[in-house]
Formats: sequence, structure tokens, C-alpha cells
Amino acid sequence: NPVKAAAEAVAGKLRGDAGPPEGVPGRPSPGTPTVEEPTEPTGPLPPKPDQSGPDTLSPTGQETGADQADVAQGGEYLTTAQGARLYDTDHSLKAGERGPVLLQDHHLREKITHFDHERIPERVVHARGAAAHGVFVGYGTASDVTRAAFLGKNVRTPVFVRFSTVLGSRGSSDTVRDTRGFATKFYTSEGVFDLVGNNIPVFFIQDAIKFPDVIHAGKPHPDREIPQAQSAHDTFWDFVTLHTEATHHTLWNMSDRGIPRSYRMMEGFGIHTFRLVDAEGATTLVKFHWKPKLGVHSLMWEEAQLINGMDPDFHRRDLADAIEAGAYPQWEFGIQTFPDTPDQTFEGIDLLDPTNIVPEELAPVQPIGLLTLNANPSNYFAETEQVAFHPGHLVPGIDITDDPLLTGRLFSYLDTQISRLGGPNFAQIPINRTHAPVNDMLRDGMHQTAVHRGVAPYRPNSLDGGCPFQAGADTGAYIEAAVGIPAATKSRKAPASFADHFSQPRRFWLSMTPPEREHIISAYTFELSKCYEQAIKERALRVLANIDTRLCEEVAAGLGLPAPAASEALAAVEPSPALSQIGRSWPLDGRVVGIVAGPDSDLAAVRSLRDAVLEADMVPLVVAPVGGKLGEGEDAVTVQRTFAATRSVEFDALLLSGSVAPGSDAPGARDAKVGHAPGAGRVDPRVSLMLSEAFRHGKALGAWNDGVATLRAAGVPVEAPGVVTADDADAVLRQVKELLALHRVWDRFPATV
Ligand code: HDE
Repeated sequence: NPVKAAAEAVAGKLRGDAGPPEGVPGRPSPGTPTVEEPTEPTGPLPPKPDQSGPDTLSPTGQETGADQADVAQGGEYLTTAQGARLYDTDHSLKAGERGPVLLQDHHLREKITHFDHERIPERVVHARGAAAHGVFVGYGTASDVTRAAFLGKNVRTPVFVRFSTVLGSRGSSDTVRDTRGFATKFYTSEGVFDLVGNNIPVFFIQDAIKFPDVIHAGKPHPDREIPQAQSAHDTFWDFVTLHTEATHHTLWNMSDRGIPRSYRMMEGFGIHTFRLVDAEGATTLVKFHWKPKLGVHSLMWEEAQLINGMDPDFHRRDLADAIEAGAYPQWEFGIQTFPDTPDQTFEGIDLLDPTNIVPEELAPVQPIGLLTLNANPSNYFAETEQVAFHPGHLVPGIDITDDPLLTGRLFSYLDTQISRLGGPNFAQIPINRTHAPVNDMLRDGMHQTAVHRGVAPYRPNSLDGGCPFQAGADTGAYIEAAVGIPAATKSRKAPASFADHFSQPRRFWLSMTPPEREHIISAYTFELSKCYEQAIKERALRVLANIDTRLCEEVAAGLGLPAPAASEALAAVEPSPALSQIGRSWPLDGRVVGIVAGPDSDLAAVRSLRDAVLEADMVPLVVAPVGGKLGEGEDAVTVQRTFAATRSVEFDALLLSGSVAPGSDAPGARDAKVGHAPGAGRVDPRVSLMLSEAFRHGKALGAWNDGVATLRAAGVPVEAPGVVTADDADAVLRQVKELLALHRVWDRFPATV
């Protein structure tokens, strides 16, 4: 069972076993010698089979014939960058052992100089990211609206996907409240197509000219450079309340969408309306969607804050672990289609305004392909950092619209890569190389790695045989859709239809369930409480009043301010149930189940529970007072987490076996920590904390036999929703699985709004 093997691999990795089981990527095949400190010179390790990068084609379309890893590292001996073998890399060349270091030490200077230049500028936005390789398979269902070859039936296209936060620096935490980037590079047979999207379907601004402004406002304050990776500060709220077009995106940020549970559990959106072109040149307007197979799930705000301290790499680790274990995340690619009418509106919604969505109830998302991420990058810098996306990387059959935000992006991304990657030849970096043959007339420049032939990089020419030739419609040329441009007068103005800033946010608010509304209220209250300027808080309340009276009143109460009245009539809009994350059930793959046990737990039951969790494609983690094993000999159970080194936020559900009295870990620590000797009837305070947090966060809790008394002793209300008690572990797990499929025990949250 490959899924079970995969889940076992996750568990193995988490408990620090040698590696995943056989048959799972990353596991050495039988007979592969273990490499430890070789005493004889050996060549470099071959790249892991699951980590090969995109096929390597030279910029002129020739296969390089060598794997990039071999090119980067070869031979048994340490060398300089010029290939001269070295006999020592730990000591500078000196005039005598205690004398001055000599300037003539080329190796020292080369080593230090290279190191000095190891960093490149981080992305000005989306600096922190995590990425993976994968494959996209077209369903062929889009072929009647686009001629794009990669969307044809069963066409397989390699992809590289980078997820990111927006505001934080490269070293910031993963689980901050922010928008997430979801950028996909399709290496299609007709050239690279980049879909550079986000996990939120709308944007803060309607015109690219404001992008530097909104980012200046969101980034840390320029005087002290705080706060890092946060929107909870004055400049952000100043901007989004003065530019009310930002209201919709801000509301999404304050909702659970701003704190995803995992990159694997996020939707993705192209945001702008794009234009598809079929084989005859007919056009259709579309919005692109990614729908995760695991459903859309979020963290609780308190969880997110705890994780930022516990494991700032939470999302990055989650993605890499899942892929390494073979639990490959998948998304279905879909389009909403709209007729390409001259006014470019649908049901009164302006399709060129990127602060608008079109509710799925009005235009269903039609599935057109499947994305599977199945390999981790081999090298973070070479791939995740150097990948260069650009909304202008388009393929025949996919074209743009006049969304003024999109137009600005078409300029920005090429420009930023030139400064970030050091010149105009970034398309030659392996991760950016197209898999289609390249025959351009671009020449020279910084970091040119191609050896171009011929003498006539211009056309037409008579010296290089007239090459390269130009393609036509029948030979796969990218031909811009022949769309008319209405007669117009130059102006720096937005159309009147861009002026409605509140009806779409109101629809979002009305589509939320009570717990989701509670979260939104808390998020606004938290963020605005962090603002110093009273005027900004008051202005924010005036914006909220135009979304919903109750929302405004609740946040105002939290801030201790009066709730203002709406300045315009609240829009009469229908909710869109598709916007809520609650109410459906989803696969359990990769959910983490903590099994809390102590030395006197029923270890046979713990073992079979662990196996049953694995069988259900979830990850079991045994949590105990100390590391190592619980029990002895064949009956022993490996411990993956200790009370001292874990926290509730690592788990989606917690199951309790037996009593976990305080003080059963290190003898010296016990009295100091808990103030009394180990004793029956008491619960280790760290376990009580774990249980109370998990309870508060709406997580499933379960216990059987002695565990039930322990739950009670820890103060957990065992009659509350989502607390499962039964006579045996099997029965507990059965019910917990049903709860996990709903993500959280939503009934635990009172429906007050
Ligand atoms: Fe970006 N954005 N952006 N953006 N964006 C960048 O490009 C920009 C916008 C998005 O993982 C930069 O390579 C402008 C919308 C993602 O490498 C830069 C505007 C959406 C990523 C840039 C926008 C995005 C970026 C920084 C306003 C969702 C990360 C580094 C018109 C549809 C891609 C880089 C990755 C990155 C500019 C607005 C998504 C500076 C001018 C809307 C996912 O070029």
C-alpha cells in the first residue's frame, strides 16, 4: 500500500528513523552502501532520483548532455573554482605559523570573496517561500476555448510551484496573517507559462501604479523596521482605510484565509481576468482557480501565533515532509468562463476590476486539469530562490486583458528579475529554462552562459541562412488576440464601475458561518488594537460600517470606541456559500494525530492505534514524558515527541492513553517543575496545557479506559462536542476520524454572530 508506506515514511522521518521505507523516494535501494566519512576519495553523491530538476536544455535548445548536478560538482577531490586540487582548506597561507597571512593566498581570497557574494537581494515582496516540482495533466476540457497545447487531454507538463508569504523577509515566520503567493511555472511544449497567483482571489488595489504605495504601507515602518511580516500596524491600516478599494482584500486577510493550515490546503487564484483564444481565434474571458484536493483549511489565530515561536518553518516543513513521504499534494485547475463582450462585465460585475470575484454560484468553476507536486527541490537557492516568475510568460491560447493591475505587472516582473538575478540572462538559470527549443536574437549581457553561433543575430539576414525563421499561426506562433481598443482620450482616471468598494466585501461577510465571523471580528480587533493612531482606528470602523453593522459594532466594542453609522446604504447582495470553508468533509491525508502515553499506558493498544492511524493515511506521533522508547523489547513503542518539546499546535487531534502523572521525566526537573512528587490522579501540567489548548482550538480529543479519568483530571469537559470517550481505542479513532474530516469541531464555538 503506497499511501501507507508514505505515511509510515512521514512518521519515520518525524521520529528520526534512517529514512522512508523502501519504494518511497529518498530511500536508498537495497545494496546501496551507506556513505559515512569515506577514507578513500570518492566521487560526489548522485542527485536523489526524486530531486532531478527540469530537463536541461541549453538556451539554444541543445541538450547539454549532462545533468546540472554533475556539472556543478565532479571528481573526488576538493578544488578551487578553476579546478586546481587543494591540500588544505582550513588554514590560511602565512609567513610562518604565527606570522601574517599572505595576500598571495588565492584560495583564501577566492573562498572568502565568493562567500561575501553568496546572498542576492531577496524579493521585494514574497521573499519567504517554499517550492516543489510536479506534473500537470490536462483533462482536455478546456480545448474548446483555448488552443494551449498543455491543456489538451492527458498532456503531461512538468511544473515548479512556489508558495510564499508577501510581507515578511526571507527569514520570517510561515504562519503570519498575510496573503500567500501561489506561483506556477508550466514548462510546456510551447514555452513557459507562468500563472503567478495568490490564495486570495482579489487584490488591494485596482491599478499597478499604487503597488509601491501599498507595499510601503505593509512593510515594517521605515524608522525602526518593525513589525516584521505583520499587517497589524499603523501604516498598513492607514493605507487600506484611505484607499477603500482595499476593503475586500483586507477582509479576506482578516478571515481564516489569512492563516492557512498548510500550503497543501489553500486555494489559488489567478485574480485577474485572462483571455483564452481557441484555434479559430475566438476568445473567452476566464478566471483561473486552483482547488486543493485536501480542502481549504486554516489555523486558529492563537495556534498561528504559537507556531511562529514553536516552528517558524511550519508550512515549509509540512510541504517538504508530505512530498518526501509520497503524500503528494494535488490541486484541480479550473476556469470560470465569461463571454468576451465589449463591456467586459458579467452579471453586472466588472471583470477588469481585480477587487471583484465572480461568485461560483453564478459562474461555476469548470475543472480543466490536475496538478500534483511530487518532488522537493534539491537546492533551495538554485531553485526556490532563483526561480523567476512573470505574468508575461504566456503561451499560445492564453492572452491578457486590460486589467490595469495586470498591465503594470507585465512590466514589473521582468524588471525585478534583472535586479534580483543580476542581469537579463536569468532565463538561462536551470530552474527558469524552458523545455521548448529557444532560438532568440538576445545576446551577451551579465551571466551569459550560452555560446551562440553564427554572425547575424538580426533578421532578415543573408549570412546565417536567413535563420531564425518566423512562425505563423499554423506553426505555433504566439499571436495576440485581435481585440479592439475603444476610441478614447488619454486620462489618469478609473472607470465609474471601479467605485463600488463595499458590496463585494459585504457578500463575503454574509457568506461566512458564525465561527468564521467570530474569527474576522477578532482579527480586526487584534490588528486595530495594535495601531497607535486613534484616527486610523476610527476610520477603520467607518469602513466596517459600510460592510456590516454587526461587524462594525463588535469590533468597535473590542476597541472601546463608539460604532459609527454607515456612510452609504448597505448593498443588497446574495451570499455565496462557496466562500465558506466550513460545512463539507475532506480527506484525512497527512493529518497529525498525537497519542499521549506514559510508561503505564496500555502499550499494545498504543501500538495498534498508531498502526490504525497510519492505515488511515494520517501521521501518528507518540507523545511521552521522555524520548526513546516506551516499554521494552518487542513491545516497545518509539516516542516521537516529549512533553517538554511539543505543544498542541503540532497536532490536529490528541488521543490519550492511560494516566500521565506529573514528574515522570528527568528526576532533577520534576520537583522544580511541578512542585510535588509524581502521583496518581494528577496530570502532568504540560499535558493539561496541551489538552486545554487543543480543546480551545476546536480539535478532536479522545480517550479510552484510564485516559478518560486523565481527561477529566486535566479539566477537559468530557461531555463537550468533539471529546470522544469509549471503551477501546478503535472506537475512539473511528469517531475522531469523522471529526477530523470536518477539520475542526465547529460545534464547540458558540454561534453568537
Ligand atoms: Fe506580484 N510581484 N506584483 N502580485 N507577486 C512579485 O516579482 C507586482 C500581484 C505575486 O514566488 C515580484 O519576482 C506588482 C498580484 C507572487 O517568485 C514583483 C503588482 C498578484 C509573487 C511583483 C503585483 C501577485 C509576486 C517580487 C501590482 C496575485 C511571488 C519578486 C500590479 C495575482 C512569485 C518577483 C515567486 C512577486 C510585482 C501584484 C502575485 C516586484 C507591480 C495581483 C505570487 O515583480
